[in-house]
Amino acid sequence: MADAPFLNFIGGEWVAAASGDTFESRNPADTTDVIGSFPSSTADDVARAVEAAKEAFKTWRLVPAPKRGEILKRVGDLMTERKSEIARAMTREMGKPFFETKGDVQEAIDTAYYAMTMGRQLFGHTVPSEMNNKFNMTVRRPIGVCGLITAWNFPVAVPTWKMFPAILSGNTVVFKPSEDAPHSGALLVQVLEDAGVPAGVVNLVQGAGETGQAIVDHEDVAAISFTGSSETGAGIASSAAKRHARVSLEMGGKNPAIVMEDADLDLAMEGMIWGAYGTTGQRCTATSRLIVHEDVHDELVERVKAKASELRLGYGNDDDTDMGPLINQKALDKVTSYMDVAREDGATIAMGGERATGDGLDDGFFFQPTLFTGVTRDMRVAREEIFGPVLSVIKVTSFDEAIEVANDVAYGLSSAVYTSDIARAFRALRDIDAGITYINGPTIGAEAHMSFGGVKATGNGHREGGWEVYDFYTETKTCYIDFSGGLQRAQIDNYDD
Ligand code: UN1
Repeated sequence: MADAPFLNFIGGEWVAAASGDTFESRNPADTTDVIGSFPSSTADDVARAVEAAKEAFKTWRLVPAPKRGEILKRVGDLMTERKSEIARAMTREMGKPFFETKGDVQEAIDTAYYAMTMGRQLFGHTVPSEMNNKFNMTVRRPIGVCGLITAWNFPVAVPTWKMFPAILSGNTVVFKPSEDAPHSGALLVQVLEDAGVPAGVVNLVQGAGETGQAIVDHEDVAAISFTGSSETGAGIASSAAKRHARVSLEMGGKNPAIVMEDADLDLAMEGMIWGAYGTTGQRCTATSRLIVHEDVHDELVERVKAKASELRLGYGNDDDTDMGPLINQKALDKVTSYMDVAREDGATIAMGGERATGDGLDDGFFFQPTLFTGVTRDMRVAREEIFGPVLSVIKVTSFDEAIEVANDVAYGLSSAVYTSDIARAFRALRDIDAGITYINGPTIGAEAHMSFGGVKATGNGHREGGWEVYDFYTETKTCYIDFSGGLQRAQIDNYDD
């Protein structure tokens, strides 16, 4: 019988799925390496987790927010102690190199400490009443049980963007990690348990789509926060709408980096390498379109190719690895299929374009860093999210055209502009349709205390990170306190005709 963390965590107990069914998690850099088996949870398991969360909510909502914050401080401290251990396990499970998985855990630590400070700042506001001897103010209330459904590419940081503000605000949660990163999610939950988060406040149910759907459909789940594909997000939104549950969606991207002729080309090159090939391009914020001015196009393409060809592919727990594998066979098939799409569209595969094989790579889902040139804005490779180490280069002749091309996709998460012209920088901040714009920096690298989210098909108006996320995890109550001792009729008694 498996132990924690290879089980669900419900009401403070590590338990198997009621059915006893399990699924395996394997190392994407070496699929012969099995990490372990995890429960395949059904609607029964979800119902038990929701029940535990509902019960815990009765008392957790009454714990003062600064006290809830103190627990999150302990969570941050424990994660700091376990940073390397968790990062090693994460690398083994989802493939990105150890230096990146340490960054993932650091982002979770930052989120914990930021949540702690929010315990003393969960502000409402006080405004004048239109009547005498009356006080008007707003307070924030938790909403109840929150269902958290996350992806595998940031399997610790992104769940904490949801979980920490949720519980700091007094909610309780049912968390389903991706079936591609169950171990990482469970290690996170173990930290919360060890830090003394009361039983039932955080519940973990492992599983795939069916498990997620059961969370979305459970009538006692008041809010759902999801990170993943736009298709799945749309399904969640329509299921949740039937029972009026609140939904926050963080979905795809097709993030542009504009490089103008006045840019520092070395800086831009470094930004493309990190933005497009970091995390093997598997970030919703990854740079997937390089929109470059014709005057510097050839020079920049050459520099990117030269640098990208030096990237060392391999197992992320080996010290000299720069880039890990894709997450699974499906991802490998999808990325591979885009090579034909590019050819059919008339783009040129200027670098890469194939599965990477050879020394230590044959048992993993490795793909060469790839560059498409001669891409035009109407091509599929300029419009669709590929979610792999693939950068499409689009040549433009002016800044206006660059902005127009940048905006000409369904998505709007992150964006970047490389320029030395301050007017262009501010125009980009004003005019690019995206939730995030970087000036002279890559499209990836959001900070935990800044709001995160996108427009158009990327999101549904909510934000994670920053104080803005607390708007999602709280309800506002408007409070009127009349101390006049008499009946005061709003809109009537205070106005002369
Ligand atoms: C994601 O890919 O879902 O801004 C999140 C970044 C990271 C988070 C990415 N801090 O690239």
